[in-house]
Amino acid sequence: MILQELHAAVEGGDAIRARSVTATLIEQGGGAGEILNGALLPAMALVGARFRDRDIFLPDVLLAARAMKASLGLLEPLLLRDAVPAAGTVVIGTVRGDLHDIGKNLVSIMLQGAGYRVVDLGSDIEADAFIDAALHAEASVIGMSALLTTTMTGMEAVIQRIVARGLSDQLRTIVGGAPLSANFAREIGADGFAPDAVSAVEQVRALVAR
Ligand code: B1M
Repeated sequence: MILQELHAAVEGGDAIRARSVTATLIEQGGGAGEILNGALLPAMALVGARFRDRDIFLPDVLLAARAMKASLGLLEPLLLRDAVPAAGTVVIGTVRGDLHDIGKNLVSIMLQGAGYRVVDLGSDIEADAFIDAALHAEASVIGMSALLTTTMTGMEAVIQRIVARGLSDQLRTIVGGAPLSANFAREIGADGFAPDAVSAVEQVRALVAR
């Protein structure tokens, strides 16, 4: 019942309500996975579908995203609770021209929860900035997110720059985001692809072990 309340708060773009319902859910012993899968992700998917169908408008989407972020802020400690000492370092960001960061933030939190040190560059990141940050942090994996079909090509640009700078043996790449597919990832030469935050952790684990 209360999960439905959180779903409604995110769908309606009510950040204050989303935060207070999330706090109550946590108090009642609700797990992060249950809250994510039972309310936040389905609510956001519905908002996306309604936006696509022109049933709601951009400001509504923005408010829903803000409400989801408010809830995620409280979930973060739960997702990090089982963290173990750093299993490796990952540099992550959303590619150039793309401001969508909710999915990337989720991947970042899940990676930290799995024990990785994460350097989160934010969104709208240039190709060389990913690489420079990875070298600076001594990271072995670069994670890239894109939500727009027009910005997906930015991922290939990063991979090409890794090759051009002679760093292919040193840096692995993983890509994700709603418009991507495993085929696309293969075509652009990415080392890994994950359709969601949970499989992103599995992919990174495999890449670090290589
Ligand atoms: Co925008 N938007 N948006 N948007 N937005 C989409 C993506 C869109 C599909 C909506 C639609 O038309 N139905 C559409 C893209 C169409 C296309 O390119 N094919 C779209 C558009 C067109 C736009 C604008 C161009 C709108 C405009 O201005 N006319 C504009 C672009 C701005 C820009 O980036 N330059 C825009 C703006 C915005 C807001 C700012 C309003 C807001 C973003 C707020 C923010 O992120 N801070 C927003 C939102 C919220 C959405 C939708 C509704 C939701 C995205 C989201 O956060 N999903 C989205 C519609 C939709 O996807 N249903 C839409 C929840 C999130 C948890 O899922 O990001 O897929 P997702 O992440 C998943 C997986 O993909 C994966 O794991 C995550 C968790 O499981 N994953 C990875 C993601 N990154 C990964 C990286 C990995 C591995 C896995 O490895 C590193």
